[in-house]
Amino acid sequence: MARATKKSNDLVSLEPKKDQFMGFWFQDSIEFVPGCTLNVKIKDFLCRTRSKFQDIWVVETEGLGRMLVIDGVTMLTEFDEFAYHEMISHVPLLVHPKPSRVLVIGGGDGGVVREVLKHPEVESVHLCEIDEEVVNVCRKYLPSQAGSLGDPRVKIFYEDGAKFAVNHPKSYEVIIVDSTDPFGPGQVLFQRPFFLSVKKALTHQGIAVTQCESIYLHRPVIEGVFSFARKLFPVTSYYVTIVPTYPSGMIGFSFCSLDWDPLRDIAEARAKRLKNLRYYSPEIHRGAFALPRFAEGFIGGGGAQQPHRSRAKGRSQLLQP
Ligand code: SPD
Repeated sequence: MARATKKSNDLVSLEPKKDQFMGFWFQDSIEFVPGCTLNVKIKDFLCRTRSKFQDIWVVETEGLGRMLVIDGVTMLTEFDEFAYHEMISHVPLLVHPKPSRVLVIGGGDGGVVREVLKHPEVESVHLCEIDEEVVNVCRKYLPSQAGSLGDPRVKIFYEDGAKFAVNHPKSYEVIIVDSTDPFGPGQVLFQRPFFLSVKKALTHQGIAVTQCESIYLHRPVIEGVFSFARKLFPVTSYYVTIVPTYPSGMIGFSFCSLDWDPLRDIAEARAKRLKNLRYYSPEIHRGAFALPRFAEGFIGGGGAQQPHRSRAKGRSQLLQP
């Protein structure tokens, strides 16, 4: 077994810690490479329940605050959730010039809604979460996330997000899909029929952003999504954020727009007025679309730094009523 023995001036000690194998540890069921996963020490189990759809846990961790786990997969920790929620929300909301009606699909913990409500332009937020129990659990055990769900601008629907989108054509300037992973109830949210319904639920220059996994772990998922998203939306791109407690330490989003460009159309003045941000800035926004070389081809077209603009439908056509 490899083990550091040199004691002198090492900056990092590889000596096993005394209590490393004691107490309760949560191990994410997703391995970031075969045989490697992140373990989190648990101080207390606050909630362990089984809803109609999935297992829902909230645990108090030793060092990461509270943590929401669904079906054995880390959904969020209070330590780094802001990096995910700010980026999935503020990127589309600051590219669209007037996001008044916003739909959040999934996201029953309330973290995305909390961020969306920071925009004074937003008049209504519809949250469509399939599992009412996620909302109930987070209201009780994760007020840091769910605290904004009672805001008068928010209306919650406990419905299947895919069906909800079909039934609300041309209704939203921005749609944010804060899904679980592409298995269980979240699977349909990574498929073409859902993306088509999302496109139809957007107003004519609308923008949709969807949780789209990790460039290190899920190349086939990302390639699958972009194989149809590029044909459905005139402008598509992919961007990333750093979330240390997700497998591989990061996660990405698909950016699907009927018109506005994620790099050219950033509303910098509005961004400056946003309060209580810990991750998002216009500089981070721009940098997030630059992908490492190994991932440039995942989304097809001209690579992530050049959002793909389909030639069939340019802005001039889309501006027609
Ligand atoms: N691999 C885990 C992806 C989880 C994405 N959704 C998180 C929900 C936080 N609101």
